[in-house]
Amino acid sequence: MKPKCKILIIAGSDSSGGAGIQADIKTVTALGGYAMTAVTAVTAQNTIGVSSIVSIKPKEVEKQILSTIKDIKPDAIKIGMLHSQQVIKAVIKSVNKIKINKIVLDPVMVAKGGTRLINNAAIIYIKNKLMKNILLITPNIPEAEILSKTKINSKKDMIKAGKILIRLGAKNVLIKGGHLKADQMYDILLSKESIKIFKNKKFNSKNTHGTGCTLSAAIAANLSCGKDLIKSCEL
Ligand code: PXL
Repeated sequence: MKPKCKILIIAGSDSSGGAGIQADIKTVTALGGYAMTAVTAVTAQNTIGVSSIVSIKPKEVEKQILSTIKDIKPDAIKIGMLHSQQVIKAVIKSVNKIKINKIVLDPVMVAKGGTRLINNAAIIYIKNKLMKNILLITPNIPEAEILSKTKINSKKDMIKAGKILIRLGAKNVLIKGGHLKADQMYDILLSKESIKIFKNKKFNSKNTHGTGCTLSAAIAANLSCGKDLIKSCEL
């Protein structure tokens, strides 16, 4: 089958296959797209936890992106684990070499078991530099709290945090509500002009590892095939 659309995934490797680049490739492939990759870090992990993280040198991240895009032009880009400020700089520099506005950033910060996947300087850099360069940022509640420096306990708090991120320069923000303790779940998509609320009932499951990666990869795949932002987030 000829793939419909091409998506460049810039993310970390998860040896357990549930999250990271492995989850992204499976998602893009399942949606009929073609996945290219640039690996930013290699994690050794299983369902219990992360046992090691090795960063890929920024120059190597840059080379992966540049070799790929020189030959196969992506229709959209999904960015996941970035790990350090130097890697983010390399990503911005290389992605800026092509004209592409369909970029989705999942601001990955902490693995499900609690291991930090990014340092503080990189978080500040995402806020100050990267966020403005992308179409959509998809934080979960703990990530939105860190980025907006607010506490989120309700749907109202999610909207408030989203508005702060828009004021800080994000074009579109999808705050995922799965961490709220409620039966009704909300994901909230905000831009300067609009707010769209996606509502669903809560599915109780311990198997949530990789859900954020999967969602952002699916949104990037949908965007790459020409769906608009709201339709791409509806899934
Ligand atoms: O789910 C976030 C995530 C993203 N990327 C990598 C990860 C994880 C969580 O463990 O390992 C590489």
